[in-house]
Amino acid sequence: MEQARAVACRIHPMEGHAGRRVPLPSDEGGIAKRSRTIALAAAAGLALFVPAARAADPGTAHARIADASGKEIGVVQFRDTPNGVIVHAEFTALPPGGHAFHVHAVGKCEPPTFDSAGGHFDPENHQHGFAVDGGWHAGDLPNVTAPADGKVTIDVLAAELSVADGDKKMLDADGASVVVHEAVDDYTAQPAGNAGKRIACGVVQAGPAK
Ligand SMILES: [Cu+2]
Repeated sequence: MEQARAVACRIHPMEGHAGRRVPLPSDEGGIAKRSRTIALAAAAGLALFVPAARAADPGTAHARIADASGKEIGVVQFRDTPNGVIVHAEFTALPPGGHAFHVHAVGKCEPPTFDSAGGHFDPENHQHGFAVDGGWHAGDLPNVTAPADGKVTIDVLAAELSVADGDKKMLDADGASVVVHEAVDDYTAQPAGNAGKRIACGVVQAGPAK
């Protein structure tokens, strides 16, 4: 990286360029290296720093929900707030009737059983269910009920969930997924509210849905 060092040194007179700190010759370590990279980009006439889309939206995620045949039946969006995650779900082809709807612990959706999604997302080892002492799983969500045409949109606050911050983040090493069940969650039975089989699933992915 001798060449990089040389370029960085040459633009030292541009102290404060674009509001960023330019490394002094005595700088060492990670910050200095990063600054040199930025300086190089500037010297090459490139945009100063172009973070990936996910870095621009660190607290948003989405999941495209598909049934066992692979057909998309809805899209769920997640947004971090200081009070939990706002979950916005737009179903376009949900089978009519009531359904449990949870965030599960693993970001893997293998039809037709979707067992690959694991159990409920539960980083704090709680009991399942809003109606239970010691409840609820961070990934528990209220039931959703679809009319005959399968179109339903809901917003709900998941107060114990996080997209990208802290111990309750869905975007952890093994990710997370959204699972829709064939029946409703009774908010009581362990470990999953007696909600029947898994009928649709979507992997939680960083950033908003396109
Ligand atoms: Cu579930």
